Amino acid sequence: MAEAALKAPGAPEEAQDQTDGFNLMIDALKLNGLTTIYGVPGIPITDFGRMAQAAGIRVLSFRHEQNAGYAAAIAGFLTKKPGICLTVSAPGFLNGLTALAHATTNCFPMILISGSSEREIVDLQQGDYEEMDQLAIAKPLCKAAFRVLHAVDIGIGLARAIRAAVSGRPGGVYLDLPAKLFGQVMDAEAGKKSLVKVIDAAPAQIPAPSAIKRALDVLKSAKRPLIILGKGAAYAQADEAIKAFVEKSGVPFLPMSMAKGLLPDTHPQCAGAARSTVLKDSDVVMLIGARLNWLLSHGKGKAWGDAPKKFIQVDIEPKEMDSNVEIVAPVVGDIGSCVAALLDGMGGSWTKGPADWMGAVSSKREENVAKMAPRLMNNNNPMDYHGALGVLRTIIKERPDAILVNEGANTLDLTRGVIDMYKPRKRLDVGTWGVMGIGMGQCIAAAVETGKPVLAIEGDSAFGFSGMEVETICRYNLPVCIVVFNNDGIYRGTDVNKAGSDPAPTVFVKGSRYDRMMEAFGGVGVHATTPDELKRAVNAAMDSGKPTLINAAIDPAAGSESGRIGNLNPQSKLKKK
Ligand code: OXT
Ligand code: ADP
Ligand code: MG
Repeated sequence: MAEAALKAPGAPEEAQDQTDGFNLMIDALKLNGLTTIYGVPGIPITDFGRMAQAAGIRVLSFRHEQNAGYAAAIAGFLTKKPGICLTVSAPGFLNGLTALAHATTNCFPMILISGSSEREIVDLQQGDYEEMDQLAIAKPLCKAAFRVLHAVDIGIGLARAIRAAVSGRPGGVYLDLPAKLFGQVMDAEAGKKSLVKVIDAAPAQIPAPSAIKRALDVLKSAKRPLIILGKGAAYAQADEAIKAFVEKSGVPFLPMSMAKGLLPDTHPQCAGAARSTVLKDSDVVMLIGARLNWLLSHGKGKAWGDAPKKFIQVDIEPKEMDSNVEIVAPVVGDIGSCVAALLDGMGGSWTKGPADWMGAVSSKREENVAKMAPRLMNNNNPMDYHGALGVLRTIIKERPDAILVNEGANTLDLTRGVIDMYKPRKRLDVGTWGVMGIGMGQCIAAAVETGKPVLAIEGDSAFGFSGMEVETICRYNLPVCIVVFNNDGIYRGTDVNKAGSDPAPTVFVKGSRYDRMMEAFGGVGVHATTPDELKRAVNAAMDSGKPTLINAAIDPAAGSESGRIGNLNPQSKLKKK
């Protein structure tokens, strides 16, 4: 039992065999191996955080609930256990909700636990402290939502939340705990019996042998096959099987952003640097843990060329099939089981994908890599993206265990293309929504959950969404090195407002020094103006493990509007006045 449930000295006899909501929640979390909480204290959960910490749960206290939520979401992606975010009611809950929706959209398992107002007051709208019908508001934005009103139900409530978060397609779950629940007292023995240790929370989902045969037959028929690996494949932690399947097939593979490193980006079958070619020219496409959403142009249109294509899709979610285009060979199941069955079905003598096709892909890849190479070796001052990324690419190659966190527009898109990844789940970024603000939460969770050093490559705008957490990073002394690509603005720093004295909406203070923020909290701040200075500072940070922020001055004119997705911006057809 949690420490506080034991008899406090001098407590009345009956206290010895009683427990309460605080302790039952702590015991339920620990019973299910959930021993890290990311949150922000406040009424009615401050004491819960203190007691959880006293009971041996690691409680990371943030400066904003959205960052704690992004930490919990990525903790779920990294560990396959639901990340726990703990917030106060109403405004704290709402701050966490963005992260809960982001987790659900990205299929990351997390549980947002929020204190809430009492039902009898909320339902009569009598104006409770931070009154809000949180359960109703959460429901449309997450995979499941539950409220617990009685202490005896805490065990089953958390069990349901855990199972909902990790079973099938993982996602975000909301658990609503009204303030009075924490103080409810009950018999300790009965309380202990009410707890539930979840058995087989994410059961294997075995694909039908007929689905495996159909998929292999379609793959075998291909002249120009392509395998696309998505973040679902990274999440599945079936790394060896996936590598064996891709290599046995001999088919080029295209890793989506957070699937990079499942096989090294330098692998001879990697088509990351020949993306347009393989999307356009392939005739059979096998999606493994990747959706045909906007990131893949919905599987149709110019990016996919005119030639007819057949799609095979491996996914745990049956409803994902035919979401955008016809899937001729759906394989429904968990990726570990599916890939194992595919390997088994290939038997001993599988004819690898056609050599001429692999050859065409390789030459396109080498052409693109060669085109980019000289741009990476410049030592320009002011720095441009490629010069800065040229040194960071080498550092990641030398430090393949480091975790890379990345957000921005140009900063995101250019880093994705330039920095090769070598191991699974080492590149964490904005995900399906392209959301800014994931940075510091992901850095903190990556450091806490893996113990590995973290390198964050942040646009200056992106950093601004969660930058206050540099204090959190210093407070827990986490091995996080933040490189802010400071181009004085969003996309660029050169836009001008011709209509008045206010700056244009996309520019920031010129020459700002984010490094001084880190110094303010005892971390290491460095201002770098050349790739050489950047290289020295990052290596020093990665060697020391000290919280470090490097303000990398990037040429304000270097970026392009919205990076690689400028085409998504609506253009006014009216003549500019
Ligand atoms: O094959 P071709 O020839 O086509 O070439 C391709 C590859 O083959 C090749 N390639 C390579 N060549 C050589 N070597 C290597 N290694 C190599 N690798 C690849 O390169 C090209 C391109 O390859 P890529 O990138 O794989 O392919 P492509 O076509 O780009 O892929 C399409 C996509 C869609 C899959 C890809 O582009 C993608 O994943 N894009 C993600 C876009 C995204 O999510 N962006 C973030 C959101 S943008 C915007 O929303 C921003 N906001 C608004 C905002 C947001 N988001 N959130 C919130 C809460 N509030 C507001 C804001 C505010 S961004 C932003 C901040 C921006 O400012 P910052 O200061 O932070 O950043 P800066 O821009 O730096 O100033
Ligand atoms: P990406 O953005 O990298 O293309 P998406 O987020 O679009 O990836 O797709 C991830 C897909 O992976 C989702 O459709 C989800 O259902 C699926 N998925 C997640 N985990 C598993 C798993 N363990 N087994 C099978 N499919 C999974
Ligand atoms: Mg910028």
